[in-house]
This record gives sequence, structure tokens and C-alpha cells, in this order.
Amino acid sequence: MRQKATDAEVQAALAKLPGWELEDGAIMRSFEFADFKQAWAFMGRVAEAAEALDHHPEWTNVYNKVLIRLSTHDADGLTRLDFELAAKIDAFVAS
Ligand code: H2B
Repeated sequence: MRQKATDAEVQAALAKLPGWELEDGAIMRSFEFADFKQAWAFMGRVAEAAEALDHHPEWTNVYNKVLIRLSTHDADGLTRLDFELAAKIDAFVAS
């Protein structure tokens, strides 16, 4: 699970995650909500998913904006877990 993805694997996974961008060996996406309460509710759902996967985001929140950065510290790069968590996060905003 925490085996570093190859460049080709990263590109293939990113193609299925519109909105996520590769930056400095991590994938990033920003989210904007109507207000802080909605951003906070979203963060709660992401936190639950992260804990269930034992894979945790780096993130910042300012009022209604949440910036999420995913990478795998243990592998010093990107792994399947980053793409799995990104897909779960996307499902939260789509629903
Ligand atoms: N989250 C992320 N993003 N990368 C990791 O390498 C990682 C993690 N490792 N969450 C996990 C926790 C590890 O420290 C524990 C011991 O499983």
C-alpha cells in the first residue's frame, strides 16, 4: 500500500482525478464552500476517511476555503493511498 507510485502510475491516477494537481511530489486540490460551517463539516468527513485509511492529509482552512495536500511521508512520495483518499474526498463534494 505504501509503495511509491511510478511516474506513469501517478499520471494515470491523476487523469481520473480532475481538479487535483501535482506539486512538489504531492497532489493538491482546493475546495470552496458557502461558509465556515460547510467547510468544517467537509473537514470532519475527510478526517473520518483519513483515520479509517490510516492516511492523513496536510491541509489548511481559512473560513470557507480548504486546501488539501496529499503525499505519503513513509514512502517519501505518492502511493495508492493518496489517490484512494483523493477519490473519497471528491465523493464528499460531489454528494
Ligand atoms: N499519512 C500520510 N499522509 N503519510 C504517511 O506516510 C502516513 C500517514 N503514515 N498516516 C501513517 C499515518 C503512519 O505514520 C502510521 C504509523 O501508520
